[in-house]
Amino acid sequence: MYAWLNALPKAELHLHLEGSLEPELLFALAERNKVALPWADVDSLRKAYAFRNLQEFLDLYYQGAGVLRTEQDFYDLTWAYLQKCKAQNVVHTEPFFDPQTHTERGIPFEVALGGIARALEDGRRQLGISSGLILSFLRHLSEEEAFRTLEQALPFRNAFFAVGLDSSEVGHPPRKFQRVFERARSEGLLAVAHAGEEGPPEYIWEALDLLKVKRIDHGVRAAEDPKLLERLIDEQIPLTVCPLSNVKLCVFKDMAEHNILRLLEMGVKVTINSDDPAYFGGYVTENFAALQESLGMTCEQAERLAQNSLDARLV
Ligand code: ES4
Ligand code: ZN
Repeated sequence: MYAWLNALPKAELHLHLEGSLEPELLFALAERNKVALPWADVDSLRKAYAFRNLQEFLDLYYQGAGVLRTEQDFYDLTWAYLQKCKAQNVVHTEPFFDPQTHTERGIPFEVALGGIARALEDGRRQLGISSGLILSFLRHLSEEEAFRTLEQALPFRNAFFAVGLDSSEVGHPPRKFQRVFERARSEGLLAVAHAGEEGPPEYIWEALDLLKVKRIDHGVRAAEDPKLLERLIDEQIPLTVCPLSNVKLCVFKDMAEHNILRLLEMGVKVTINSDDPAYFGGYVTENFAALQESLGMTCEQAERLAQNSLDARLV
């Protein structure tokens, strides 16, 4: 079954490049850049990957990203992810890039973007993987900082097709970024946003009505709001669901409780994605396999989920 799931042609629509930084590469880059790490070795770092909520994960994720310093580092990170895509028949990917994770610690915007864009181009040419990059704002930072990030990005307007919103959700509702998203849309950028991961269904309504998003990232808490479900189904608004992430961050107590197949059967356009695969225990195929093992996902459901991911592409 794993091999069959792996061979299905898939698109990945919810992937943080910084979250694909495997411990081995993290240690290699720390060595290359002479960055001191608080973990003795790869194994003790992996042992630290036990989270009770989103914030505990984010604290480690931002710390891990600290080893990324040069254009080549960002290339190597992105290239390693694209090799995984190739191995798992992910034929198209729309990753997020969080510039503020790097500019906040003095890495120039164009250093990070340069390495990522060069790897994505090599991925198109050498691996045949199509892609588009999403510029994502850190929602725990201010509106003003998001505006500044957008201004930094506009000289490289063609490197992105959309803006996104991620990081600590609760207390940072989509409405905080309404004006930034308006500006981004006026430049012809599309919009997506994380909503309804830990945050309430109201945040999903705001993402749709105020940010005018084309997809909802996560969105699993939509299940609590029948009117919202009706809208998602009527308008076929895709949800980029990340099952292993949800279990690792305790959004669901275990995979047997996950609601993705219930949403699928109700007619919601759900897709399967890996979010931060280096931290959450696997890439896209592992996410499919987990649903098969814990929820008895059928081959027909897997095919529908894979087809949904191809249909929900924005580029
Ligand atoms: C994230 Cl799982 C998740 N949620 C929100 N923001 C994020 N950034 C990286 N992974
Ligand atoms: Zn995410």
